[in-house]
Amino acid sequence: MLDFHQLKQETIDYSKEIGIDKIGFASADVFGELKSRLIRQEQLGYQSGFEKGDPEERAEPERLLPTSQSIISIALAYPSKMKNPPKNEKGARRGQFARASWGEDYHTVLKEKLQLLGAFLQERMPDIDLKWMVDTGELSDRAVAERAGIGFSGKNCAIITPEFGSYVYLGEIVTNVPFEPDEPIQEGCGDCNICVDACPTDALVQGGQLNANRCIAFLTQTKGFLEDEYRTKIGNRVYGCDTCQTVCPINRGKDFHHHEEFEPDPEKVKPKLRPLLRISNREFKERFGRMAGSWRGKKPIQRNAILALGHYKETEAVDDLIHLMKNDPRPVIRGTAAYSLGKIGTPESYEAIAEALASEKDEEVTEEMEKGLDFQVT
Ligand code: B12
Ligand code: SF4
Ligand code: SF4
Repeated sequence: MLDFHQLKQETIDYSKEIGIDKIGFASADVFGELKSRLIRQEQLGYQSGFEKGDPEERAEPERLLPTSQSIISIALAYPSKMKNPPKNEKGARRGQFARASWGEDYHTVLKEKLQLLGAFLQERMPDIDLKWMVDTGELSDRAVAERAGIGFSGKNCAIITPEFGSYVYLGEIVTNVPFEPDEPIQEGCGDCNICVDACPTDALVQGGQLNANRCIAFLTQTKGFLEDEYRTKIGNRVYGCDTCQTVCPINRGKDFHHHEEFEPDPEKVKPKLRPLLRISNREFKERFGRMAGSWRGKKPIQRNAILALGHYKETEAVDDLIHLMKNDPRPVIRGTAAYSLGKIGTPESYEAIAEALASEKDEEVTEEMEKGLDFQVT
């Protein structure tokens, strides 16, 4: 007969050996509060559409693994500061990938750890049932981590660990092993409300509740035209947003570099904007393909780069933008280029918009061209 108490300790010890920063154990009971929360969020239209599964599947581990008894939650810390960040200078302005896209794609790194952990357990218990997930599975990685005592749920929605702050990736294994559960962490945000006040788009409707459709992390990943109200607010972010984490006092001084895989290449995570406009599919894949932030392809990143150039009023980019506006086959790119040209507002840019408008056939693009021209009078 296996001693589950001992197996838990061995699993904890092994997790440390393979570089898992924090591990916790939770029951596989229904996540009742999460289920009503998910239904409510859906009704309000606050979900992003990136979530997998319906509220029942998401909140009832038994639907994912009929024999489930417990869930092992893991966390890996990632850095918050870059060594030698390149300067963001006029004439060579740069964009910015959020920290969760620094280094190698975390899905790959956590998957490897979870598979190792799974193999370790299987060796000791050959008839074990297990199912691992990271990000793309049905379970709420945060709700699991909260129950397993990895961290508490902050007003910025993040799981905040006492050791590494909120800069942790999460993943889990659902299993039929009846591991003894750990206790959730009792801390919380208290009276602090800094992240809610700092959010540039008021996406945090209230502490712990996000309207994902207003969240810049979501907006940078959409493929269509970005709504006007957000075009300045995204600033130079080409992927993701870290504001509600960087302002958090608990994250102050938290910066961990012990996973080589998550070390950022400054030229990739703070790339010059202009070269992004001309990058081929092959080059994009070679340069950014292993980063979490490239999963939606190059179009959203290029659209955001164009908006960032408009935001900086980067006159040096006018020729490149005119080229895109006149030649790119993608309406979103032509239209956004026209908008940013208007924002930059040199005489050549207005002249080029007017010229392109005369031959443009796409209605959405012509609308953007008109918006671009409107900057002239405002
Ligand atoms: C969809 C999604 C998004 C969407 C929506 C985010 C959101 N807040 O819901 C978008 C695209 C906006 C997004 C952005 C980001 N994401 Co994301 N995302 C997910 C995904 C796939 C599902 C999240 C989800 O289901 N949300 C629905 C809400 C309702 O549930 P939840 O947040 O999971 O669970 C909490 C709430 O339900 C809350 N809750 C339950 N009941 C109640 C009741 C009350 C009254 C209250 C107040 C709260 C509450 O408690 C739960 C635990 O905290 C998860 C991976 C996964 N499979 O879980 C990653 C995940 C949440 N994302 C992650 C990250 C890193 C980010 C970004 C930081 C990336 C970036 N830098 O741009 C931002 C942060 C934005 C933010 N402030 O949340 C990490 C979070 C790690 C951590 N330490 O918390 C995850 C877990 C991925 C991973 N495996 O590491 N993401
Ligand atoms: S990620 Fe950015 S936009 Fe989204 S809630 Fe946090 S601060 Fe707001
Ligand atoms: S900024 Fe304040 S309110 Fe927001 S998560 Fe951090 S401690 Fe909580």
